[in-house]
Amino acid sequence: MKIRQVWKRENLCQFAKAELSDYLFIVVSNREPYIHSYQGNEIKCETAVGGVTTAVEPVISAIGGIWIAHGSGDADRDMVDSQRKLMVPPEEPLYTLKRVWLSDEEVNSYYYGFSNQALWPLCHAVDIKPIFDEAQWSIYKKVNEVFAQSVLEEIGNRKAIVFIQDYHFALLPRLIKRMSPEITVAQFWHIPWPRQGSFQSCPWGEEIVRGLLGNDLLGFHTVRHCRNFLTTVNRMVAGSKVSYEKAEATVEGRKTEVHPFPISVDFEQLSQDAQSVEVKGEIERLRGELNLGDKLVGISIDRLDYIKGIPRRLMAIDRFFEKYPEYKGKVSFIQVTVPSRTEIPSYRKLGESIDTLVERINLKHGSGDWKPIITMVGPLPVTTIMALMGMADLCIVSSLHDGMNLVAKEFVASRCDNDGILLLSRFAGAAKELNDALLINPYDIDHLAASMEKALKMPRIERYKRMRRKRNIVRENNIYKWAAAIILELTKLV
Ligand code: GDG
Repeated sequence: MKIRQVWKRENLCQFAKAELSDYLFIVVSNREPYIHSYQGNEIKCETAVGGVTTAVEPVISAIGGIWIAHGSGDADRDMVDSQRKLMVPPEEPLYTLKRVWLSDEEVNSYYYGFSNQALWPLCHAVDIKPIFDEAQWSIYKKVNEVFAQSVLEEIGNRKAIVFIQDYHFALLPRLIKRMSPEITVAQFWHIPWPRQGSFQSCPWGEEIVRGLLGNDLLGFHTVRHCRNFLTTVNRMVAGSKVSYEKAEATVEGRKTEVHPFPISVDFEQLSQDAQSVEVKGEIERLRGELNLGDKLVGISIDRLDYIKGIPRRLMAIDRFFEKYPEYKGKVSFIQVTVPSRTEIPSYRKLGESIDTLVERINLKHGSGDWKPIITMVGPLPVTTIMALMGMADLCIVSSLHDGMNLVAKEFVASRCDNDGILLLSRFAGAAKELNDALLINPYDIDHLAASMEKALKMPRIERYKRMRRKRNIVRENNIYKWAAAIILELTKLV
């Protein structure tokens, strides 16, 4: 198999079956791909919103296996068998979901605490400082042990590959390897790895790094994140040997390969869905309901997170209407936010500050029934998300720091008409591949406002040229290639 080809679900499925069929394939993530919750007396199944599910589900669906995750829905326990398992997706069962139960205290300390108030800000270069709390750290360790147990009890004596997702499980690779060195362990870190200096501020930094060195293969989105990680190992782990050329770190005779795998989207599927009757109907509905008429439309779709740079983007919209008043009444910006991690004060504060900003900007510039900014609170149905992407003249991704950012790639994949402009932060991993976007510095509000104007008046021919090039890149570097590249590396290790 050549990695440079246009990978499709079928090729990946064949490739994975040929290479991995002797192995039990296990995915571990914090968030489960399907959550069951009660609505009155009825049980509703929701698909989790977020980058990890979007990217990993096509892979495990193609290969089959077991996905182990925290069971967070209030009806989750009523849907599983005695081994805490059920088959998913509900409409077409293709793999097993195994749920791990955690107490409220564990969730508070391991998820809202150490993962999201220490590791998350530590790995993102933003204004929020990490909080290091010993009690939270100790529960983070305990939860990693609980997951290790859950993985190991599935494997027994079988040959297995465990594919761990993200920063919630930095210690899990080492825990698995210590118990069963013959299991192949790989992990994908969906967020950036910071420059080495920042990681040294973490009191348990070395333990975390050693935990990750339990992996045979560790993946990041970009070469820079890989190099940052290798430098951290070099500086923090005594006796480690690091080779940037070979992209590996060796500690106590054990080697971890560290490679970039830029995550992506299901390009063909999104292109196809974007042209569906449902999406076209939804565009009509939205234009009517939101009173858009033939106005130009800018969109942003984000989890409500401080890394996404939402307040600065809103300030840039304010500046845009100050500098270019001729656009008043002619363009509306739709901001979709999906509330997330609302138990954490900084996230709640962010939500409030966004509401205040939107109100102020709409009051300042709006008139009659025209609103400069229209807010929509997610999670919205996929058809609505696709419709917003399809109707947008402009999609703004202005993250202050972002591992990849799938919204940028989804926007490109959904634009079969080759139209629409992407304004993309230089600090999102996606900017490495999508350099035909209008690249922006999200901290520079004046430049962001000027880029919005540049985008809105860009000649059609240039819009087409840029979008076509971006589409060719995402078509080739799709989610199946991401998975194939990881499997290819794994096959060299097993
Ligand atoms: C992490 C990293 C990395 C959003 N709103 C709705 C909705 N979404 C979907 C988008 C997209 C996904 O959620 C968000 O993915 P991102 O990549 O933008 O962001 P994170 O959640 O921060 O993900 C990130 C990613 O992991 C993968 O590695 O790219 O850097 O931070 O798919 O479309 N989907 C629906 N309704 C919504 O309202 N249905």
